[in-house]
Amino acid sequence: MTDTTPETHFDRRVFSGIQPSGGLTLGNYLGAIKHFVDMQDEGGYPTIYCMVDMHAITAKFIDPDTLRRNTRELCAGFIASGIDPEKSILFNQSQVAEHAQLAWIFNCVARMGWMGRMTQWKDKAGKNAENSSLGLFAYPALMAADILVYHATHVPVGDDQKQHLELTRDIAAKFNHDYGQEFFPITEPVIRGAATRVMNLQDGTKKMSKSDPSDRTRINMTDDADTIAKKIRRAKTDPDPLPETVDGLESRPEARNLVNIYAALADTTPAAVVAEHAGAQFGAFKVALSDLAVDRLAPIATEMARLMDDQAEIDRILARGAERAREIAAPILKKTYEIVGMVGA
Ligand code: AQP
Repeated sequence: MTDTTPETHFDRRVFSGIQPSGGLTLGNYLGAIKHFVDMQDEGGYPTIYCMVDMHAITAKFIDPDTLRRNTRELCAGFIASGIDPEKSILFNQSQVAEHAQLAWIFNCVARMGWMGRMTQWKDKAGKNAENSSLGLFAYPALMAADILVYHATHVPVGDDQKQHLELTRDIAAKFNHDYGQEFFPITEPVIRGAATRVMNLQDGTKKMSKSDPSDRTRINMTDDADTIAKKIRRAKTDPDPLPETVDGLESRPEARNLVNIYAALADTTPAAVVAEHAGAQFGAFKVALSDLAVDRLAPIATEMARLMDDQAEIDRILARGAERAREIAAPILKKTYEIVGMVGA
C-alpha cells in the first residue's frame, strides 16, 4: 500500500497526464507515453497517470459523447502501450475533486503576469484572447495542482510542456515562501529520448498535434498500416539525401523530424540512424521508417480496438484508479487547507 502521509512527500513520485482532446498521436506516444511505461517498469516508486478531461474542455467546445469516447480511447491507448493499471494509478482527472480544489488555491498564488507569458496561452488564444475561456488562461495553475496534489517529484513530458513545468515550480516555491513551510516539492521535468518534440509531417517547424485540422499532419495511434505508410510517404522532405552526420540536419526541419522519429521508434540515437542511412534518398528512408512504424504501432492499435470493445471494463479501471488517486490526494489537500488557514474538522 502506498504511504500517503505528507511527511513522505519528497520521496520519488511520478505523475503525468494527457488531454482527451482528440485521438492519441505519435507525438503523445514518443514524447510522453513511452516514457511513462519505462518509468512504471523501472519500479520502486509510484507512477500516477491521468486523462486530464478538465483540461480538454479549455480550448474549444467538445461534444460530450466525443469527450467520453476520447477519454475511454485514451485509457485504452495507455494500457495498449504498456501501462499496467495494477502497477500504475490510471484515472480521469474530473473524478478526483482534489485537483480542482487545489487549483483554486493556486489561482490565488499564481500571478496574472506569469500566466500571460505562457507560450501555449499565446499560441492557442492568439489574437482571440478576449473570446478565449478563463479556463484556458488558468490551465497552468490546474496543471500545477494535478502534479502537486500528489507531491509528485518527477513529471515525464514532451518538450512543449517545459514552460508549464517551470511555472509549477514557481507556484510551489511561492506557496512555500508565502506560508513559510517547505510543503510542496520543486518538481523536476523528465524530458527524454530522441523525439522530445515530434513535428507536423507537413511543416517541420510546427509541433505534431492531435487538434490540428488536417489529419495528414500527424500519425494517430489508431491509424492502420496503410494509412501510416501513406502519411509517411507523403510527409514533406527536401530534395537532399540523408547526411553523414546529424550536423547535416541543421536547417532541415522535416528531414530531422523523420530521423528523430526513426531513432525514437528504434530506441536508438539520431546519430546512429544517420550513420546507418547516410547518403540514402528520402524515398528509400521513408520505406524503412514506414516498416518500423507499422511494426511498433500496429500491435498497439489492434490492442486499443480490442480494449474499446469492453467499455465497462475501461470504466471499472478508471473508477478504481480514481479511488487509489484520492487516497494520496485527500491528505495532501487537507494539509494544504490547514496551512492556508481554512477551518475544518
Ligand atoms: N508533438 C509532440 N512531440 C512530443 N511530445 C508531445 N506531446 C504532445 N505533443 C507532442 C506530449 O504529450 C503529452 C500530452 O500532451 P497533451 O495532450 O496534454 O497536450 P498537448 O501538448 O497540447 O498535445 P497536443 O497533441 O498538441 O494536444 P492539443 O492539440 O489538444 O493541444 C505532454 O507531455 C506533451 O508534452
